[in-house]
Amino acid sequence: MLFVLASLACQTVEDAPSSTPEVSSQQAAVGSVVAELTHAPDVPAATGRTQPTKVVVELEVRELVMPIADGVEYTFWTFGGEVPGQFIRIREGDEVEFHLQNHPDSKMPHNIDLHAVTGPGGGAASSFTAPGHASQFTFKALNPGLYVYHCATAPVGMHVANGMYGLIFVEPEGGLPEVDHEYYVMQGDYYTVGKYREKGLQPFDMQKAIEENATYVLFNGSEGALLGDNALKAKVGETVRLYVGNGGPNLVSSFHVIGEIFDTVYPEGGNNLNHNVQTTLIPSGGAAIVEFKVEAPGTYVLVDHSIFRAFNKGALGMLKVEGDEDLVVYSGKEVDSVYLADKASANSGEKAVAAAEGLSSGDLTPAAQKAAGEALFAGTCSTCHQADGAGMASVFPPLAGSDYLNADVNRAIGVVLNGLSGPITVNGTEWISVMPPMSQLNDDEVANILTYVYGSWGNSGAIVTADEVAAVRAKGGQPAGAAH
Ligand code: HEC
Ligand SMILES: [Cu+2]
Repeated sequence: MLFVLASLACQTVEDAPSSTPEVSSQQAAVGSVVAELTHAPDVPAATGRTQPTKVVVELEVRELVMPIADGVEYTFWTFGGEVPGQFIRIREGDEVEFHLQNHPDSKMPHNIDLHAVTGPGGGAASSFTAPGHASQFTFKALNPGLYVYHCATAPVGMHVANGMYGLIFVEPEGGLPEVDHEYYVMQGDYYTVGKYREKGLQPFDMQKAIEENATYVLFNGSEGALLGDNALKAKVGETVRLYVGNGGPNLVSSFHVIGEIFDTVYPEGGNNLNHNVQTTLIPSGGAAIVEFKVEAPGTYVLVDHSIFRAFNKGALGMLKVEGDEDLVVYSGKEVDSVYLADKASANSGEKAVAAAEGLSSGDLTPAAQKAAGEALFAGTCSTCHQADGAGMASVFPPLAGSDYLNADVNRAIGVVLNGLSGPITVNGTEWISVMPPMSQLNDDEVANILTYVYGSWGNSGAIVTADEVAAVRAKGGQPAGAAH
């Protein structure tokens, strides 16, 4: 299905045609329209209507196995086949005839609670739908604003954690001011039995969810949903409006765009505007609209500024802005390659291939292990040891041709897992410094990184397996080689 381009969504009410926009091939009853629903990051075009009308919404629940990260799959429960659920756009005063269908392949019953609904359960009580069934209810959109909708079937937390949420925007009378781009971004937290990026099909972990100990915190349902080729796009001088939701189930988002200042925020999706905002708080089960003009070209990074979530749980997205530099606004060199590291190239190249076919180092050929390790090295090690492994004089020792590295594989595994603090001698030079532990990497990742390091820059060519890493990890946290 073809989505309406975000650039079409800039129609203002003043110059909108008086007829209703064409929305769907489906036939609506006379005097009513069928709402056009979009998948993130697209947003339906402005309704362009100056009067309320009757709107028919058809939303289908599907339970689907989809990637949550490279080489990691998860059974998502979705509104419309993707996470977040399809974006619904209506107008204040509209009467909404809501149809919820639950696909026959589903295993669970589901329903919907729309925060835009005034009435018990926000529609939940009237929309409980068994697999292979459909429900219908009608509500009047009394209040304008940006609202979350979600499933409210028991166990509610589990349905939400599996991705059952989306946004419904009730346009105020007169609509919103025109902008060049509108995008849909929704955060969620995920709880898997395996660690962050542990390969394979990962089941939901109820205990972690109860403890609010998220394995992933993501925008738009998967790591990489807004990275690399999937980045949001704009040109210098254009205005961007983001409809940002937070499905939770647990975590509050400190939503921030690195390198931008929000000219306008509609906090909590309401109509009390705030201006010149760096970070806006988006509660679980809440939303905000943020607007800004992009003045300088480059890559702007969307994050949850609870920053470990961004760099260690996946809460990263990108907005790529093309155009001419304005040296008055910003003078300098772009640093996003090191900053974002492997995340900037998510979904591209050999790493994705290796991750997709292999799953764990035990299943990978050494070449595929090396390819997977290269991207991880860029993300984890190159900031210090440099992309060519040469290190940096008197600060970071070299990995290229390092006698210390090549002498002992198990010791090198220990260095990565437990960190290292000085003095050590590498190729005749003494280093007295500190390397932080990287125990957040799983066994496959450490094995792949070291296989890449050993296979590069004239090193020994040793192949490192996940089992070897597991054995060193089991021995515990004494920094290897630090005993002096
Ligand atoms: C924050 C900077 C930093 C990062 C990131 C980092 N290291 Fe290090 N690494 C160091 C420092 C500093 C030392 C020397 C520590 C000392 O003086 O005892 C070191 C030492 C080493 C050594 C032993 C010395 C040598 O040159 O052979 C190895 C092996 C190593 N690091 C591998 C890695 C790998 C693999 C990664 C990525 C998983 C990594 N490091 C990430 C800073 C870093
Ligand atoms: Cu559900």
